[in-house]
Amino acid sequence: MSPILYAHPFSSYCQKALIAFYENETPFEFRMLSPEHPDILQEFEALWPVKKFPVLVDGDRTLLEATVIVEYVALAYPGPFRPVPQDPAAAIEVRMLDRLFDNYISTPQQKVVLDAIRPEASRDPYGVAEARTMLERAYQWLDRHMQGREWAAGAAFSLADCAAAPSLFYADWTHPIDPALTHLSAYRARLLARPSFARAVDEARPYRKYFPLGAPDRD
Ligand SMILES: N[C@@H](CCC(=O)N[C@@H](CS)C(=O)NCC(=O)O)C(=O)O
Repeated sequence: MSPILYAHPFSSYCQKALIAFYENETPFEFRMLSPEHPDILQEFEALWPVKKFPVLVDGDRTLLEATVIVEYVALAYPGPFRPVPQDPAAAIEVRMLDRLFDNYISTPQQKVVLDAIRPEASRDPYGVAEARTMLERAYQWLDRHMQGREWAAGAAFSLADCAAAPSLFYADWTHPIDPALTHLSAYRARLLARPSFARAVDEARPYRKYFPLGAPDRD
């Protein structure tokens, strides 16, 4: 039986996991988290009451967290994709970049977007300003880091790039990357051209109208 992914195509962390399935050419069953499928929502909430997605179920195993799902897919279903290099020193760098994209790009990006859908009286302008400052600082660092690199860590496309692709995709919509940051901008464009991520982006196109800040007419 194929592994079952509880996910939504427009979710950045779900796209991170989807990239791994597509890179590795691993078949899976997609269970759509949407109000149109209350039965699936019920299964998902029973699996992970924290209700963060994606969640993967494979036989009697339940895997939480996109990073873990990316690593699990390649471990359980050996294929062409190696998300983390065998060399331990190279693996440390991949894992470090994965954490940086989640914590300092995705987290502040989500803060800005989630604030926009709060009721007016519950908004947190101070927190949003902090999140935008974090994005600025992370962009600057990443631009220097990407100078002379094709992928985020090492020579091959890795777990770090699975994290980078959707996080930079939505971060740029939320708090545009200064075009003067040429290395970071070129890296984002390379990620968009990667077939695994391009497929995830295409599958999410019908949902762009729901982007709370308004999706730009590009990408
Ligand atoms: N640390 C989690 C974060 C997952 C996450 O934040 N997912 C978002 C969708 S992109 C979510 O579940 N949002 C729903 C909510 O917060 O209730 C991971 O790496 O998988």
